[in-house]
Amino acid sequence: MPEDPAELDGLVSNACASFAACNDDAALANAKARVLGRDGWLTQRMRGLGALEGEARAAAGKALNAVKARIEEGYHARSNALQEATMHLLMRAQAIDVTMPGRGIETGGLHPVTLTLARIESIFRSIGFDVADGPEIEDDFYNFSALNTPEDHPARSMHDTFYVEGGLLLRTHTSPMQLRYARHHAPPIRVIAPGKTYRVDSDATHSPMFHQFEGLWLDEDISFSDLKSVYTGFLRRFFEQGDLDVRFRPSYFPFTEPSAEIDLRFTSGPLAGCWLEVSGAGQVHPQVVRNVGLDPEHFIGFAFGSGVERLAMLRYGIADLRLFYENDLRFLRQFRD
Ligand code: 2NL
Repeated sequence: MPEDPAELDGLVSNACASFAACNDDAALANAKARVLGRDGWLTQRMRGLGALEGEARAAAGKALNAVKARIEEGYHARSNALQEATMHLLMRAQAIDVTMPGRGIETGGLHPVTLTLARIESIFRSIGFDVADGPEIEDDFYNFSALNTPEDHPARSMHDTFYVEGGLLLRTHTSPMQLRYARHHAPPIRVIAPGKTYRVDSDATHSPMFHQFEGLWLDEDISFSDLKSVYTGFLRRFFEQGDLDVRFRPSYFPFTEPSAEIDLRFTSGPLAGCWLEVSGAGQVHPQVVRNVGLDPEHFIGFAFGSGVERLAMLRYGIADLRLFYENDLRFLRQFRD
């Protein structure tokens, strides 16, 4: 039976069309099996060649082989197209958008006490004050005796001061740093001493470790009004309120005479109108001037001292002292620049 070329062309087109309609490898494999598989129609027709003889068999075989070649070509075309589409999808899914913003690196921030100390130091440096440093473990002389603190003063008791081995103690204020500085520098002396201080005290408003900064100004011809203008100027710059009210109230400290407590009053904001105590100050006691090796007849000194946490709480609106020491990231992150 001679093969009909028109019929064969039709079969080739049908087969190729069935391949082209397949959208995945499994469907294409099925379509191929229907033509070229063990029971596929082309396989069956090729098996039928065995019934033919001589030239008819050769001609039919040649025609069917040509059909098979064209169908296989159609199959490979579709198979390649599917593979390319799959690869394309895969590449699209894995594509990196280089124009996307990066995830960034989580950076830490400075602790509010550190920020406050830096702010205090920068203001005082800008008006010609040096910044002193010194040991946190002190001796009795620099922490108490040189500051005119009597032997029986309650601050010296075990209840207030942390004593360590060898008669040493954890400094209860930052004054020792200023005394050490004054003994090693010639007047005029303008210095602040910021740092950690320790007292046996722990409740909602007291921490056994807290920060202070003190200032010392020693010269031949200065007066209480110089102290008032320097400290008032400092507070107005620290709180960025040029119209902040400041008052000096008479008080008592063993190391100054006369002594004053310094109050401030905001003119705006949630605390406006209330006098708030922020610092102590005074004219350095003549005996303390003598203790740093200077003649109180020639040199006059002014000193002030303030709690750093207290200033930070007022500046940032922090209600509870304990937040400074708990390292709760929800608190600390608010100070990240
Ligand atoms: C307060 C009181 C004050 C001083 C600190 C001082 C330092 C030297 C000499 C004399 Cl070296 N005085 N410091 C003076 C007066 C008050 O602080 O209640 N601070 C929170």
